Amino acid sequence: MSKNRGKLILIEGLDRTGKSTQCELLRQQFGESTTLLKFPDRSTAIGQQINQYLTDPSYKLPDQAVHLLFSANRWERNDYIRNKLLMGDNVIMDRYVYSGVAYSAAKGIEGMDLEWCYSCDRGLVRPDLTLFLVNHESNDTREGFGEERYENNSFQEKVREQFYKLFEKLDSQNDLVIVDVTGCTIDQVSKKIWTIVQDTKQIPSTTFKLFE
Ligand code: FDM
Ligand code: MG
Repeated sequence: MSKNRGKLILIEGLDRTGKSTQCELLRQQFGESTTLLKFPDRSTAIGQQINQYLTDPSYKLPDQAVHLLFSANRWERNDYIRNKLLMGDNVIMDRYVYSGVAYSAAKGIEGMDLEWCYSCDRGLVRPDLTLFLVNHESNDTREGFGEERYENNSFQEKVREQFYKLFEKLDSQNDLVIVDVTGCTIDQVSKKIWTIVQDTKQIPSTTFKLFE
């Protein structure tokens, strides 16, 4: 008897919306046979270069090159993700293609528009469900905010716009749920997420949706 493949669930959002906490809680709820991946994956050689770019303001690299590194960092994990799913494991991701495109396109650099940014991610496996966490309250008071590149409110606003443009471009209404976490406790958000995840139908085959 062939086993169903696992579910691929992505949690996305701006900085400090509680993604990592919720990913961890979701992993615990799924229990065994669940893999959690965070992007950027800073453990690889490419990831270490990305980490240096994010944490060291004096580290110079063209924005196009940075973008390609983030995309390459997803590609180097693509087979791993597919294999885990085929083994029947559920895979949870903390950021992925949507962050990749939105943060780069938000820079407003000529020639680096949404389409350019998206093109190098075409062919990556597309999540069965994407949860986009939205907090309407200012998030700049959270501890540590502002320590890394991109962590300032005016840039976050631009990133938000690009996320929504991308959702439209990718016809995300079938596999995206926007989760309003404003004023919610961690536990309340976790319950909301678990309810949505349980509604996501199991995909009874070995096929994958791809970013096209
Ligand atoms: N980020 C993240 C990008 O700019 N491109 C990407 O492809 C990804 C996955 O990196 F500001 C940005 C988003 C964030 C920064 O992410 C580090 P975490 O989640 O804060 O570690
Ligand atoms: Mg961050």
